Amino acid sequence: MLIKRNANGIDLPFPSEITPRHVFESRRTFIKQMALGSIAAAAPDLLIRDAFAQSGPKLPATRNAAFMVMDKPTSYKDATSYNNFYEFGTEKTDPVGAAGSLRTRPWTVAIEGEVRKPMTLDIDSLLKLAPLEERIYRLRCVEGWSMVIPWIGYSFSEIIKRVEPTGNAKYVEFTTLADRKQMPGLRSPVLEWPYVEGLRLDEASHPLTLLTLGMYGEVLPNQNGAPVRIVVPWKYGFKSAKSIVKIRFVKDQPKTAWNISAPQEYGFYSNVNPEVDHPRWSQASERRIGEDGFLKPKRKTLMFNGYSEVASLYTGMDLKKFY
Ligand SMILES: Nc1nc2c(c(=O)[nH]1)N[C@H]1C(S)=C(S)[C@@H](COP(=O)(O)O)O[C@H]1N2
Ligand SMILES: [Mo]
Repeated sequence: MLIKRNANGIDLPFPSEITPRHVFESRRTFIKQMALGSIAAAAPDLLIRDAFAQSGPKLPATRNAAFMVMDKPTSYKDATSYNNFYEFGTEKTDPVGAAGSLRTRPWTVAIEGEVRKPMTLDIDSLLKLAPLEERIYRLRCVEGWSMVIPWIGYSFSEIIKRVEPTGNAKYVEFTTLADRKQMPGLRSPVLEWPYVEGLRLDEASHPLTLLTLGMYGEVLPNQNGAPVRIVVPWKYGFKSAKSIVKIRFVKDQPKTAWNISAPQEYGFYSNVNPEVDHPRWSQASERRIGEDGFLKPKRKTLMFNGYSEVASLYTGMDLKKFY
């Protein structure tokens, strides 16, 4: 990916990553209270949005305690102003300014291919398809930074159940919107458009794989992939395709945008793996956005981004070969 680096090979922090002390302190109190259960008992829903006082359209959801990492969530401001969404430009600060031109309604997602029940769902049907849950996941970008985000959605397996894949379905391909009128970044040939991603069917079926419609108690901001994206927390961030318009169940391993662009750097699997370096940098550690300035040491990157429950999906596979 295109990263700016200083002389030490460290990518430079964005000014908003330096969190003011009082904000940090109040968050710490909040996290402590949450751990003690005093907030959770009083207000199980929309907890995160209330804590960070957001203003966009609300999206009620119930927290799912089984899918909550204990790390301090990234601030809403950082999560919505430091983005990779190349359809709106290649700079981290581009999408927050440019994604306002994305029209998220009407919006449909066509689900097709090797399924008994192909369907086209509009965004309201997707919102009603299964109960909305709030889950706090780590997101590790292949570039060496990470965030902790309270997403809203439900397991992608809810979709899989309804479309009934045939025996030929081995992979799922996600195609995202590519509309030059709405997306100024498409003028650049930095990637092949549309942005496509894919998962093996068992990866797509894993309960962690989240069909995502919101974050921080609200509908997804455009720059985070409105109105619907996928989030696959044990893989590098680029597997989590934004603004999806088509989902295809297929027999053969699909092409993926970053693999087309640089196959020796970005494989199909792209599991977070501190033992497999990117050809141009180490993947052993990461910078947590908003938490660390120059003074704080980087965090160690965890195998599968800490989601060790997915390890059984890869039994017997050489993860250096299938990077
Ligand atoms: N359509 C599309 N999806 C995308 C990208 C993109 O450029 N286009 N960037 C990916 C990358 S590299 C990352 S790290 C995550 C960032 O998601 P976030 O901005 O919500 O944190 O989105 C992923 N999904
Ligand atoms: Mo990324």
